Amino acid sequence: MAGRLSRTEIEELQAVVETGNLMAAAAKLQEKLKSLENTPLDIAITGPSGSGKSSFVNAILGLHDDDEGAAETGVTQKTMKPNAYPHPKLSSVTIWDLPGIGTPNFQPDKYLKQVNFNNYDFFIIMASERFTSHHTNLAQEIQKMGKRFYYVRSKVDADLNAERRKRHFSKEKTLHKIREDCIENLRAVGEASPQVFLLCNWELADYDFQLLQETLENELDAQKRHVFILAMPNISAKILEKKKKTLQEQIWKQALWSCLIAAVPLPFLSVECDVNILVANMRQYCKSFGLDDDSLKSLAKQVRKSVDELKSEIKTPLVKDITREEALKRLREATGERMMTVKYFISVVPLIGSGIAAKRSYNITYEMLHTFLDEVTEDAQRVLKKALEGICQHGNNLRISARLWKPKHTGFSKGNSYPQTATSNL
Ligand SMILES: Nc1nc2c(ncn2[C@@H]2O[C@H](COP(=O)(O)OP(=O)(O)OP(=O)(O)O)[C@@H](O)[C@H]2O)c(=O)[nH]1
Ligand SMILES: [Mg+2]
Repeated sequence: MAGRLSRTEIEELQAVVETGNLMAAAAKLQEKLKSLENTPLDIAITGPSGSGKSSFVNAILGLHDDDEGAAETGVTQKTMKPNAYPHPKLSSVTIWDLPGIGTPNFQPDKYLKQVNFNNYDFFIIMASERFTSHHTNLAQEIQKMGKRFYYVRSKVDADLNAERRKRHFSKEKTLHKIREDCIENLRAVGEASPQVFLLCNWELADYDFQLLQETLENELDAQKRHVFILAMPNISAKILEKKKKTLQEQIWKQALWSCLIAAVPLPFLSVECDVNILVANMRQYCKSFGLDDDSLKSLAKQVRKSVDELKSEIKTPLVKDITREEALKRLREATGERMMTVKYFISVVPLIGSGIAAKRSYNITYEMLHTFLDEVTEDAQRVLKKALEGICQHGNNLRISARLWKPKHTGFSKGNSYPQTATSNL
C-alpha cells in the first residue's frame, strides 16, 4: 500500500533513528513523502479522429471544453504531435491527447515511435463506432512494447438517444447490445478475449467509467495508484470517499515526520515545521476535493448554479485562505500556548523507544490532519449534493451523478438526507 513504508524502508529509518541522528531520519522520511507526491503518471488517449479523445481528456481533468487549459474538441487534428494536458491540481500527472489513428497509411509501429510510446504508463484506445483492425493492430504493438491498453467505446449516449425513439426501448438491452457488438468486432479482427468500457464523455459518472477507473487502479503500482486516485474528477460520493482514504493512509507518515523533528532539541524549528506540514497538507486536501476557486467556477458552470451557492456549503477555508496564520490558529487551539514551545516531546519517546514501525504516532499533527480531512470531505460531499439539486441530468452535459450518491459517512442531521436513488430524484 502506498500509505505504508516497506519493511526495508522502516529498517533503514530505524537504523538512522538509532544512531541518534533524528535530523537525518526526518530528511529521509521527507524524501519519501516528496517522491510519492512527485510520482509521474502519464496517460495516453488514442483512437480515430472524432472518436472523443479530446473530450475524454477534459472529462478526466474535470474541465469544461471551454475552460482554460482544456483540450480543443470538435476540430480535426492535423498534427502528428501528442498534446500534453497537465492535471490542473497535480503537477506530476499528464493526460496526453494523441493524434488520430486509422488513416489509410496508418502504421502502428511508426505511430508509436512518433508519439514516444515509452513516455506513457498506459493507453486508452477509443472508438465511437465500430472497433476495427486499426485499433487491434495498435493494441498488439502496444503490448509488444510491454505497455497496457484499455478499449473504450465513447458516445453511448448518442446510441441510446437514437434507440430511444423505438417502441420497445430498453436502456439495459441497448447497452448490452453495444457491448456485445464491440466484443464481436474486436474478436473478428483478432482480439481473443476483449474487455470494452462504455462511456459518455458528458456523463462520466454513468456507464462503465467507474469500472474503468477501478480496473486501472488495480493494475497500477501503489505509488501511481495514489496519484491516479487523487487525479480523478470529483464526480461521485464514491470517488470522494476513495480520495479521503488514500490521503488518510499518508497521515501517519506526516505525523511521524513532525515527531522526528519535534525530537530535535530546537523547539522553534519543530513548530515552524509543523506549521509547514499542516499548510501543505491542508492545501493538498482542498485541491484534491475541488475546494478552490477555479474548480468551483468550473462546476458552477457545469450545473448552471452560482459559485456563491456552491460556496455556501463549504465550512473549511478554500485553498487560497489556508495560510500559516490559519494553521497556527488551529495548532494553538489544539495544543494551547504552552505546548507550542515545550512541544509534545513526550509523544516521541515511546515511538522511538519501541521502534518506529511498531507504534503509530498519535500526536497533534496526526489528529489535526485527520480532523481537517474529515471536514474537507464533508464539504466536498455537500458541494456535490448542492450541485445535483434540482438538476435533470440528461441534456445538461453533467459529468457528475446522483446515481452513485451513497456516502458512507455524512455527518448530516436528520431531514437533510441525500437522494439515494438514480436520476429520477433529480
Ligand atoms: N454524444 C456524444 N458526443 C461526443 C462525446 N464525446 C465527444 N463527443 C463529440 O464528438 C465530437 C468529436 O469529439 P473530440 O473529443 O473532438 O474527438 P477527437 O477524438 O479528439 O477528434 P480529433 O481531435 O479530430 O482526433 C465533438 O463534437 C464532441 O463534442 C460523447 O461521449 N457523446
Ligand atoms: Mg482531438
